Amino acid sequence: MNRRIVIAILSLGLFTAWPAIATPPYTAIIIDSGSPYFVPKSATVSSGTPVRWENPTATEHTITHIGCLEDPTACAFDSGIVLPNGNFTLPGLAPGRYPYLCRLHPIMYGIVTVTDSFAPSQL
Ligand SMILES: [Cu+2]
Repeated sequence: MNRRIVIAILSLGLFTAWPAIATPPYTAIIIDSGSPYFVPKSATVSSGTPVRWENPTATEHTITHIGCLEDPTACAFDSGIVLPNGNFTLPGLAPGRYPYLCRLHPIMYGIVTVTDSFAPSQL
């Protein structure tokens, strides 16, 4: 086979494989201007799976764990301002329930439930 063709095929393989390597799987939550504001409002992920909020709205928002409002030591995550067309990604969280809201619009709230990778019934 012609060496150029072989190189072209190998290059094509590298380019098609690249996005899969560069982008780890994550669970996406889309911010919406109307109710329920976070889609899905209740998301369940297994521990180790990143969660990514995407903001396609024309407004700034935050993704703030409820614990941050009560006690800084109980704050699991706080995005700060997420700009329009911006996003906020959390690496994998420990198992638990994480209610959150938008500091700027507290009517916007949701919950992420992180399950253990191994359910007790499987042990
Ligand atoms: Cu908001």
